Parts: sequence; structure tokens; C-alpha cells
Amino acid sequence: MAETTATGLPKGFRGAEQGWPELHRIPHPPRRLPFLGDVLGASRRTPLQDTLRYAGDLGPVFRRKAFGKEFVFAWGAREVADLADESRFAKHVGLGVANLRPVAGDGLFTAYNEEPNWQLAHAVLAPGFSREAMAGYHPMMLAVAGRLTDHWDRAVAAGRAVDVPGDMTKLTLETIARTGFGHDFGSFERSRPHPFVTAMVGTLTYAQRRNTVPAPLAPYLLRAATRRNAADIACLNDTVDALVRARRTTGGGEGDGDRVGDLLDRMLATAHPVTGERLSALNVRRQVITFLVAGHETTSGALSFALHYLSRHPEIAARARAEIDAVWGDAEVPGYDQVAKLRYLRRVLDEALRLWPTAPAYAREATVDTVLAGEHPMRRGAWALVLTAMLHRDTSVWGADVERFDPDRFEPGAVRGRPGHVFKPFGTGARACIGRQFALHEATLVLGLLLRRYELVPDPGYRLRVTERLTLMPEGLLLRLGWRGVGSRAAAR
Ligand code: MNH
Repeated sequence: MAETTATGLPKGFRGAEQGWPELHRIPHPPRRLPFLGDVLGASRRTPLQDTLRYAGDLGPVFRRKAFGKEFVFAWGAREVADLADESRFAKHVGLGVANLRPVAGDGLFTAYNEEPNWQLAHAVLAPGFSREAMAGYHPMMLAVAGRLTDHWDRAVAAGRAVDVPGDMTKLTLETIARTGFGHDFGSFERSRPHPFVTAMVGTLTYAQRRNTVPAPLAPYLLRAATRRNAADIACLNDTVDALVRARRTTGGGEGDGDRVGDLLDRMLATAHPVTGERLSALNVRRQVITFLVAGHETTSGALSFALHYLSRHPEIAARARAEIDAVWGDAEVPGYDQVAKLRYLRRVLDEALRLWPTAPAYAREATVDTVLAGEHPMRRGAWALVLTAMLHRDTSVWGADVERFDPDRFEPGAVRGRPGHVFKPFGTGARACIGRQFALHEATLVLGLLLRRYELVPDPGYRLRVTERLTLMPEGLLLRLGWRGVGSRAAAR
């Protein structure tokens, strides 16, 4: 099972035909072509948003066929809750995730459930996300946020608009690199992205394109891209190997002394609490790449979408600012505990992740022969893609106005009034996101600092467009900034 073919896809990679004995009962789009399948109107650049357009009409479970392979999608609240049952279902490593195996191997995100390195790495790294560990990252997160506000201050002074997704990506990359690995990519000082970032974007884009090209044709259709991808992977490996080598020889990050056991220290030094086993050098490389990639793209998107909505809803921004002023007061910088107290701002973030869950889908497979939601028989090994963005628009639980941005949906009373498993931006079960608290702390902290300091002025001509490269990101989002009212500038720093 852990075997992969030369293409990086798991051996026996297959469509839904074998695992779903009553597949014919699952609806598919009209106008299906022989051999090619449901490709009319399909776009290679936005496969997710494409699929979302069909979902509403086809219902909570549907299928799509592309290039001879059939895939089952699920998004109804009832079906997704059933797929969360860990006694019958587990993470499925398929499609986009499987396409990343050549880059991340048996790293945490891409490991097969039964691969021994998943258990080992999970045990070694989970304490790196404990409350104590997070409190240790807080000052480094503040330092990186300070580089962002320096950069934005210069934009205000020059009357220049800021590139929101670009700057959020610099911020989140520097944050995970600093807190996880004591490394500095110098993103804010560069006029062009660090080569690591270019290579990373290249591998993500390539992994997504592999989904839209039939595997046997990939060597022909993607020849040049495949060569570039190999160079990109080599660049990622070289960058990470240098970083690890530096740590092994110095025994410390940048020697600043405030690094109290970061993720890399844990990877290199921690033994499994029971077996005493350690991560191999190859596995450490894969984990570092995994964390640098998984630890920043999605948070960057979440911050960018939240800033977009805040700029478009001055009344919501005003409520968030009132809370920030009340909780943070005149403190020059917020303490660790003052971030989680921004309850309303957290709801803004949750609402942004409801509309645009930046990791927009996850796959679940049956671990026993079973029936999905009492309706669709599945053989062991059969799998479905959960469309989170559509789950978050299920009108039966979220109401008729699902497209409206409304953070009050996440007031405690409203949350209690909904069934479980209807909000899943971080996946589910044992393989859910290990970095959830990290991302939420970082994003809430940064939104708080930015709202306290700047007015966000949207470009009235901008209409939200969403790009896909496995993760989601607003495209071309520029904001103009102003200093926030009198006194707040001094209070901000
Ligand atoms: Mn994250 C898994 C979403 C931030 C590291 N992450 C997942 C999954 C989702 C997800 C969904 C499950 C995928 C699947 O089932 O196949 N992650 C997010 C989102 C954000 C995010 C929406 C930000 C917002 N993730 C982060 C951060 C880190 C991180 C920050 C690291 C610091 N995520 C991971 C890792 C996994 C993961 C590692 C794999 C965990 C496992 O399988 O054990």
C-alpha cells in the first residue's frame, strides 16, 4: 500500500468504479462524453471552483469522471459527519496529496495511515504544538509581524497599495521558518521571492496539474513541467539539507538563545517516548519540507481572505477594533494570553475559513465494508473527497444566505445550535491539522496588529477572484492603507 509508482501515485491508484458497488445510483453531471467524461466546461486552472458549480445541482454525494477515472465527492452535512466516524473511515492519501509524495514522502501530511513514520513523527512533534510551546513561539511571531508592519508603514508613507497575498505569504513563511527551524528567508528584504518559495509554488502547481492530466499521458503532456519539477524538488532538498546541517554543527539556531526547543530540535533530538526510536535523516528532511509548505500557504490564504472581507465590511472591522482596543489597551505589544481573548476577531477568521477553507478538500476512505450515510454501499478501500467549501455552504445547516459574510454565525449559541462536523477547515480525526492552534494564534495576532494600526481601503473595482494551487488564495488583492485614527499609531508601537 505504501508503495508508489514511478509517477508518484500510489500503486493500484484507481477511480471509484471498484469500490462503490452501486455507483450508478450516484448522480453525475449531464452531457457526459464517451471516454473523456465530464470535461465540458471544465477548467484546468480552477478545478475546485468548477466542481463546486456542479455540487449544488447534483446533491450531497455526486461523481465526476475525467479521463476514464471516476471520483466521488461528498459535501452534505449528514454524509460528512458520517465520514468523520473514525471506526469506519480514515484519511485517504489520494489525488493532490498523493501527487506530493515525491516532494514530502512519508512526512506527516503525505504519509499513509499505516506507515510507521506517521506514528513516530506525530508522537515526536505533537508536543511542539502544546500551549507551552506556542507561548514560546509568540515573541518570534511578534518579531516577524513587526517586519510586516515596517513594510506596510513604508507603503502608507509612500501612498502605495499593498499586495495582500504576497505580503501574507512572506509573513507566514518567515513565521514558520523562524519558530520551527530558527531560519530566516529574508522575505521582506527581497524584491523577488526566495528561490525556496518559487520552487515550492512550482511543486504545488505541478501536483495540481497532475490531477487534470491522465496518468499515462503525463510523461508526454507534462514533459517540460516534469523536468522543472525535478529541479524544484532538488532546490527544496538542498535548502532544507543546508538548514539541518547548520543546526547539527552549531547545535543551535542562530545562537540567539531564546529558542526553547523548536520543531527542528525536536526532530533531531527527541526519541519516541515508548520505543526510544528517532526520526531518520531522510525523514527529517521530509518533515522540514512538509512544515515549511503546510505551515504557511494555508495560513497566508486565511489571512488574505479575512483582510479582504474586513476591508469590505467597515462595520465588522469597527467591532473587531473595539474589541482589540478593549482587550489590548495601551500595551505596546499583546501578550500571549491577550490573543485568544479576541473572541470576535476569531469569529471573523472562522467566517473567512467557512467561505474559503484554504485547504478546500480532504479525502476519506472506508476501512471496512460499510454504507455511507445509510445509502451508498462502499467496499473497504473505497474513498470520497469531502468538499469543505461546499459543506460550509450547506443551506440546511447554515441557512439560506450562505454567501453572506457574517462572523456572528460563530457566536457560541449559534455554534451549539448546529450539528457537529459542519465546519471542517482543518480536516478531521487522527490526521486532522496538527498546526491548527499555531495557525489560529498567528492569524488572530496579525489581524489584531493590522486592524489596530491601519485603515483598510478596498479598491472599489476589485471583485474577488480565487486562484487554486491545491490551496486557495485571493488573486490580485491590493489594499490601500491609512493610519488609523489619532493616538492609535502611538499605541501600536
Ligand atoms: Mn494544516 C493537515 C488545513 C495550517 C501542518 N491541515 C491539515 C489538513 C487540513 C489542514 C484540512 C488535513 C488534510 C487531510 O486530511 O488530508 N492547515 C490547514 C489550514 C491551515 C493550516 C486551513 C491554516 C489556516 N497546518 C497549518 C500550519 C501547520 C500545518 C500552520 C504547521 C505549523 N497540517 C499540517 C500538518 C498536517 C496538516 C503537518 C498533517 C497532519 C497529519 O496527517 O498528521
